[in-house]
Amino acid sequence: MRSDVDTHRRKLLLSAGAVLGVGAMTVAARAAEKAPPGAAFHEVAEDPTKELGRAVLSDGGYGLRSQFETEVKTIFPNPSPITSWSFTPLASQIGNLTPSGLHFERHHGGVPTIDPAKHELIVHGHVGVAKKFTMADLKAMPSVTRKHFIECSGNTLTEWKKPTAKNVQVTHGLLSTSEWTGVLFSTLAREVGLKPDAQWVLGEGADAAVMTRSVPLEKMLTDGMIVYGQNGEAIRPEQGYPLRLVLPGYEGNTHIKWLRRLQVSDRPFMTKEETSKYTDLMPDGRAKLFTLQMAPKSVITFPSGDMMLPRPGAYEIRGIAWSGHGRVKSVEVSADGGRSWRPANIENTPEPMCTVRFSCPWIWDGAGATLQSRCTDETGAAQPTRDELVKVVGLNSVYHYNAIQSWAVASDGGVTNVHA
Ligand SMILES: Nc1nc2c(c(=O)[nH]1)N[C@H]1C(S)=C(S)[C@@H](COP(=O)(O)O)O[C@H]1N2
Ligand SMILES: [Mo]
Repeated sequence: MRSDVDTHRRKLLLSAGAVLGVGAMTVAARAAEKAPPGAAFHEVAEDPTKELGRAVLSDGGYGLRSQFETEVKTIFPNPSPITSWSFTPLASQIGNLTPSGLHFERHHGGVPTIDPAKHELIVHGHVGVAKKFTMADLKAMPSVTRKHFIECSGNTLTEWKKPTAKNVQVTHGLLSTSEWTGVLFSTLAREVGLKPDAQWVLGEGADAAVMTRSVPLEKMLTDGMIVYGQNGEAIRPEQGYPLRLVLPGYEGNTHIKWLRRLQVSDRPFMTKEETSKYTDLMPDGRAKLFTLQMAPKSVITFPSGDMMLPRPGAYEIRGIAWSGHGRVKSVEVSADGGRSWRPANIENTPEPMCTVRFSCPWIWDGAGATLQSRCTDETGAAQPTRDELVKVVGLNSVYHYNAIQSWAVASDGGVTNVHA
């Protein structure tokens, strides 16, 4: 992936160099050295008002970000086509939407390249008439545009037993928010008709993993979306181009990417993802199946692990909160490890199954402090402490860790991941 960006960047610079009549190799070589991913390198003028800037096409017709913006996804060690992850840099996110190029990724069989002109979605099973939909068919249908987060059920899985990941990108970065555009499943259901015994719908991906999950029909009809748009453009290859399922508030693995088939049935299909992989092992040795909804959760992104506060004084604590049950109702912040709480400001209008950004002013007196945030959603569900969570679900589970996160600020200003 990186090398693609590098090649792209080098090409842009070669063409820019050619246009300007500059020694292309020198420019390209310097750019490869200095420009961060997603940016082209440009010399900084001493006084930008005293020389002309670039004309519109100098970035190749598709805009790049400033060369001074350097945040990138963290890649989980040893990515392979069989299994790979990358984490969104939450601490440097500005606003509520994740830039598409920084959306976290989780692939079970690599990213396929799919020609949208040849891609079809088959809807069949317990339906009136089975149908195939081309991308053109789907784009011609009534569409909706909605903001929702996607969170991998494995987000924060390193934190069950002891504080492990160093920074918020790795503790919580399997979470991203986009504006999605596509067709509601209820619209497709009207096209094909549903048999009276229809209860579940299987989604299937066209990747090498042929990822399959069963989804309750009720969820599919309530707000299940077949999406082709992300933040104003086609969804990224890594997000499932040309088509993916979005199930607002459901665990990430149910949002089938490269979606090619929906099979309606009277029962769940009990695929390997739902009988072994994405189950939650309880203290009594039994496993919970179909733990689909993501619970209320929040995290402080500033200050957070691996940061350094330069001096005591006034700070704005900032973070992100979300819930798979509905809208975020309130967020509280503690600077004393949960002994006292203050309401945070919510910076954007809460939308169902969508993140909010929160902030809370804080005067740091220079003594050690433990920062925490706690989310409550519109159903009244609140984020538990780690002790409360472990008391209920034990320590055998891998997925669905939503406990309150603690960051310790030491008297030297260093911030670390702790269990309070
Ligand atoms: N076809 C297919 N769909 C898939 C996956 C996959 O590997 N193949 N990964 C799932 C998992 S585990 C998650 S968390 C989300 C990740 O979506 P993203 O890569 O767009 O962030 O997609 C889900 N859908
Ligand atoms: Mo996932």
